[in-house]
Amino acid sequence: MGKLAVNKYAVALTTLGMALATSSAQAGLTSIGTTSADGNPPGNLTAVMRTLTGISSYNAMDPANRVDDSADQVWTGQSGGGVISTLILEIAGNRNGNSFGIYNLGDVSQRVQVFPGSANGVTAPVTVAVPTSWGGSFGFYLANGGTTFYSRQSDNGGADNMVTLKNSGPGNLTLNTSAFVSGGWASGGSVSWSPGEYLLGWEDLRIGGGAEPDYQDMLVKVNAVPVPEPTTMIAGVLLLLPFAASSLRILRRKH
Ligand SMILES: [Ca+2]
Ligand SMILES: [Ca+2]
Repeated sequence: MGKLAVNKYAVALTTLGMALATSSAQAGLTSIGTTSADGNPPGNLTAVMRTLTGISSYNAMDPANRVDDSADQVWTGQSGGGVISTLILEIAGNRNGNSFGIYNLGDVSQRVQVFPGSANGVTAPVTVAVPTSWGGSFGFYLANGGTTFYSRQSDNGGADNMVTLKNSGPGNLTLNTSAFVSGGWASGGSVSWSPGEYLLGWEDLRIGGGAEPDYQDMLVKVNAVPVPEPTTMIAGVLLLLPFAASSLRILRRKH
């Protein structure tokens, strides 16, 4: 094989590798169900956010208000290393059993709980450190009994149980939970939401298995940094390793 042919082969394989690398983390926004059985006054995440912010036009499907769902699966702590979480509300029959925390992407059984099932929003901010043995990144989880849902879709069998809202600024927004007290969804109080902080909206049942995907079963504000899923990039690199080794051998033989 000539050097030119080898290079063309390399370009073709690299393109293939990149295509495969991106296909496992497709860009786009996970759809939020347009209806919700929860009344007084909840509705789906968009309706809840309109009530919380007082912005009547708020839309949780507007890309300006969302982190792409290819990029809300893996997170790192802030520059200080920790993660700060504030539970805002829980609109769910499971609210007294749903717990929340961070997990090790290398071993999903390793978790650090932030809020127990008994926690009720609005809580004081809770700071946890990301264990150094986790390699610098982590995911978020919601657990109830033996069922756990994860921010990384592949840990849910491909389903997405968590969407992420961002405040695109320029200023802070106020999240006022007073309308959710009478329904038992929150204990009242307001929280300031600044640009750079994120709101995690959870669905607490299996998607396609009884879930009503309104993504307001638990709403948590976090100070943490979302990152593109590293495993998909690693998959692309690993795919090219055998080729890189063989082409190196071909080139060595020619010299
Ligand atoms: Ca998501
Ligand atoms: Ca739901």
